[in-house]
Amino acid sequence: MVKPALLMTGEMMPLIMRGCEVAFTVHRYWEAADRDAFLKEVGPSVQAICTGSITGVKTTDPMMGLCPNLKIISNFGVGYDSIEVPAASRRGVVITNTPDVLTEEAADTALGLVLTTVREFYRAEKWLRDGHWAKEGDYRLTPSLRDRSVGIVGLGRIGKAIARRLEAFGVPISYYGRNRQASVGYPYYADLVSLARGVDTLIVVTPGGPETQNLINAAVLNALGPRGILINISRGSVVDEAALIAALKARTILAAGLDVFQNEPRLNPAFLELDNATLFPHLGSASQFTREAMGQLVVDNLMAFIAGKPPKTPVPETPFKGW
Ligand code: 8YV
Repeated sequence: MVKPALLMTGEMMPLIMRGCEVAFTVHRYWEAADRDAFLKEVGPSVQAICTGSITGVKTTDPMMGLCPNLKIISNFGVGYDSIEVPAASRRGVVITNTPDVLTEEAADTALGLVLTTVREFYRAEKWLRDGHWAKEGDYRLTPSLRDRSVGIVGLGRIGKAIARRLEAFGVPISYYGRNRQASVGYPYYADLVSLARGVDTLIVVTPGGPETQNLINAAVLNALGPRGILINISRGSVVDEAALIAALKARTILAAGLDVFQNEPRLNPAFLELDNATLFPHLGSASQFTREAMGQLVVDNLMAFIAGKPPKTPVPETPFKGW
């Protein structure tokens, strides 16, 4: 039996590679010397795309146009801002992502980033390793989470898992989002600058994409003020990086903890010069356990297509209406 064709945009973890190869003829987009010519050749047979922001390839409208029989784009990751969603929706292509399985891991990472940024744990350990403790004495006293209040930008699944952890830490929480959530008791701000003015620690968990581009701008950072700490675990695109670097340099905010950047992995080198920035290499979901669960869901969605069944986790913009 001839296997349906799948376009893979970049090398994926072995679990996904094996899963795809069992059921599909896999076309390796990233290995093609001339990607346009490659897509013109294989595109007409392609019914599935397997991708993720990890591959660094955007799945664009013209790409989809060269795959007229495309039915499903299975995305590795809960965020699918590397896919042109309106184009998929218009073409009747279902996008699937990997929600839920990474929620707790991403929230753990967020708390790790908050604590590392506020309490300077990384720099304190370096102090010890570099021999300063014995020679010069204790590491300096740090800021604290004890006298802080946190604003969460985007109270979705991951935002709520972060909030649950912060509640256990005894930290007051408020949130900003497009709408007030009836089932949520935390104070709601309809205006982001007002939230930034009302708290001293902002955790950004909102999805990326055109709607949230540069949402965290100079006005928000100004409102956060000189005690302010910005934590970003969503997407680099959500933060105006030039404004953030300027604010960190001028110390108009205190510090930032960043897990995501524009142009990953080649982040703006100015970040490396800042002693008040804590920088993680996009660790959000990056444990063996969680990445395997995500990989399995990527494969399960593709297998649902092969079996003629509804996909497990279609994104809201492209609901399943039949293959
Ligand atoms: C992914 C993420 O692992 O799920 C997401 O949207 O940002 C990460 O947890 C990442 O997309 C892979 O690079």
